[in-house]
Amino acid sequence: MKYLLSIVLTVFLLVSCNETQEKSVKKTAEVENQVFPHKMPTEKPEYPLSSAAERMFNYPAPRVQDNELFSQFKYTRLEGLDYNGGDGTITRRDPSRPVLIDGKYYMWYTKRHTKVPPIGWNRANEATDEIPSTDWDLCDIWYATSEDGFKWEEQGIAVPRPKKPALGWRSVATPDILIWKGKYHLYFQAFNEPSGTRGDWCPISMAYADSPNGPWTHVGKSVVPFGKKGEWDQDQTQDPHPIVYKGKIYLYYKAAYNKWPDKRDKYAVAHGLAIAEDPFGPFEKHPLNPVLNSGHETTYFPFKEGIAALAIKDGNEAQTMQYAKDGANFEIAATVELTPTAAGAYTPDAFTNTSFGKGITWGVCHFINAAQSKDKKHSIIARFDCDLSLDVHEPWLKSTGVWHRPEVYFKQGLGNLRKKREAIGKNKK
Ligand code: AAL
Repeated sequence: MKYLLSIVLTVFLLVSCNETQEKSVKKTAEVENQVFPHKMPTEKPEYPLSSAAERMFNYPAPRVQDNELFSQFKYTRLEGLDYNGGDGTITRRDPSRPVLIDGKYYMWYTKRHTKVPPIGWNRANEATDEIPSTDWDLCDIWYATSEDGFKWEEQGIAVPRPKKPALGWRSVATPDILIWKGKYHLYFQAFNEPSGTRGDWCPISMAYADSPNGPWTHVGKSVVPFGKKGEWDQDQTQDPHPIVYKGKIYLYYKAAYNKWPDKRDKYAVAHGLAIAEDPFGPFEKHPLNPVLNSGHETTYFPFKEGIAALAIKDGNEAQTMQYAKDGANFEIAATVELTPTAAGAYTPDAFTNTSFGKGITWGVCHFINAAQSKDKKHSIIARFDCDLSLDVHEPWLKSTGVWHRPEVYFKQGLGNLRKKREAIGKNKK
């Protein structure tokens, strides 16, 4: 018996030794060969890689189709909201993230219903109590509800403009919602002058209510104040976007800086983070602000142990999804296209203080160029769908090609520049 046991043991040792040897031979071959394999490696290979090949392994997955923070975006026109035939007298824009309360989705948004369409920020000094400068001047915050997220019913005003000179008398706009300890809080921009007068100057203010249907009480003061003179957010705090994270309120916001009216060409946009333990504040600005160097309106959601962000339109990192494991130090996680503007995503775990966010599958956004002609300027709210969720896998939304008809490209014509380019063509130097 003893003899038999020792034979079995010897055979086992020989086989496993052989396997280890084979493995190490394979590894040496790989290392010596140093050629990137045909089959995508799941982990970063140990041999030297180019910077680009190296970066592949810094993303959530080296293949974009497997990247949980990559998605295409699909759009649907909302049913149920009237725009006066698109004549420019009604605008709806900058929607909050939709929230589900007692079986109904709620969203809050900027609504302008004026006699005439906006005349433009550069004519702000001609704006009156009835003539809006920008599309978000002379606005109130309205809300709508929906059973399915596609058909919406407008319910009425949530937060009106207060009487002059109270903060926000000129316009209240760009709301987002926070549910905290069973109470509702709307954060929004409060303007005391027509936008365009000195830029787009406004701080973030807040209103609270016991029910999503109101009544709302406006605190009447700034809750996320401007930075000191000389600081990047010295003239505005905008696009508030609160999330409950690490037991606190993480409120992301935007400031366009280096801007308006004399320096519009030097314009830049970044996002900051302000943290509070109570919805009324004080909101402490993160010492590393700005936390996102690109993007325009704010779109954030809990994702895994951190926070994910969508950066659109402005900056070197526009059109990217980003991720910060600590909610503050963002890295690019994916490049995305046809991104929703001013998106608010339905985020079931936005206020649950989750330690592992599951991501998003849909939300609402706006189109600011909904008008048929410039003199009818207005915006519309739309729905977007995506797969930026750990719970869902929609291969179609992970596909890499979205094809636009040639007309879409030709619509981006050369205009007056064509003459100049033709002349260069003729000179052929
Ligand atoms: C938006 C937001 C802010 C700006 C204006 C209205 O989309 O960035 O809200 O002030 O445009």
